[in-house]
Amino acid sequence: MYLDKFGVYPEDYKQQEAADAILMDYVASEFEKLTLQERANAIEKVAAKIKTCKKIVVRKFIINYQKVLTGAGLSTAAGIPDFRSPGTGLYDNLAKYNLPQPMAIFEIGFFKKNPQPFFHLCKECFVQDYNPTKCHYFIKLLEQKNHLSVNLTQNIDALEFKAGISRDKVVMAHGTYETATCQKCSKSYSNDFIKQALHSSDTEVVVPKCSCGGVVKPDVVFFGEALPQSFMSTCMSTVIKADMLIVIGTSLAVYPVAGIVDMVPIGIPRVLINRERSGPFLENFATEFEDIYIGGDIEQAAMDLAEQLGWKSELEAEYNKK
Ligand code: CNA
Repeated sequence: MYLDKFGVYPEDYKQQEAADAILMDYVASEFEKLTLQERANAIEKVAAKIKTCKKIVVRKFIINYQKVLTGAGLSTAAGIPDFRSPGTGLYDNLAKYNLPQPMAIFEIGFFKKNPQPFFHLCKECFVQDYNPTKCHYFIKLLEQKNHLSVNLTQNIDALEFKAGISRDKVVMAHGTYETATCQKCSKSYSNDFIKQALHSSDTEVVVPKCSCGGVVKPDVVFFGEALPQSFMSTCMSTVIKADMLIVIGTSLAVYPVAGIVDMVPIGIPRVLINRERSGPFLENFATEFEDIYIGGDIEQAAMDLAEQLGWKSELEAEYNKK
């Protein structure tokens, strides 16, 4: 805004303001071009590395010594909300449950006292049938083409298996929604038991109960519970051998899984595919690791990488098969 000393808005200043607006638009579009160029370079670089690496770890997925580590962002395109995306994430939409704090809904101590809010959320978010995303199928292709060492996932939705990724390639660090256990007598149940209980009333949230009277809780790891044994054993043995780490769709805020990013051998490429930088990728300077960041939408990144690798038609065929 330009005002002269008399508080008038002179014609010259209006012209100046218009010229400034044009300049700002130009700078913004140049900046966008630069960002797009940087992203294209990152896609090219990551595709070239995937071709040569056989031990990729994906954090949510770990690839054949390429490791892939993934989080809730991988499944948002399937319609499952993540925790922390502003507006759409679960943490921004829990007011109706009157919780002491948003995370209480996933805390084991709170669940034992009051399981109702958790099952209310399950009824809204986890009883529908969801389909895997393009990125799930991209990880499947990594396995098919013999690059995937292990797919370490924080997700509990088990969409990896629906996409056809082999069970022995997936470590579900935070458990799974596929099975459930009675909290009193430890009897095992399938997810169908939970679904039936939640579908049994349109108006109420029916807490699933075992014949012994105990609450049947899905086998997902709550805050305050130990991670599955398979996490520590598989994770440590594969992470130290990784020749590439790909991290997808996670804010890297939940430990100990987030710490894996710092456990891979020094010097191996670490890639983050996420809407914003997270964890150690927030530091935008060279480290002993070769860090590459691919911003924007995960589904788009999966398609761009597939195209660069010559896998695009296979990815589309897999995705459209469902
Ligand atoms: P988070 O903290 O919610 O982070 C998700 C990240 O993904 C954020 O940085 C988002 O910006 C990003 N993101 C979301 N959608 C996209 C997209 N389409 N393109 C690009 N980026 C995107 O979730 P974390 O996984 O880091 O947190 C770990 C928790 C979440 C684990 O305990 C999970 O069990 C839990 N969780 C899992 C699911 C699931 O299984 N689908 C759903 C919700 C929460």
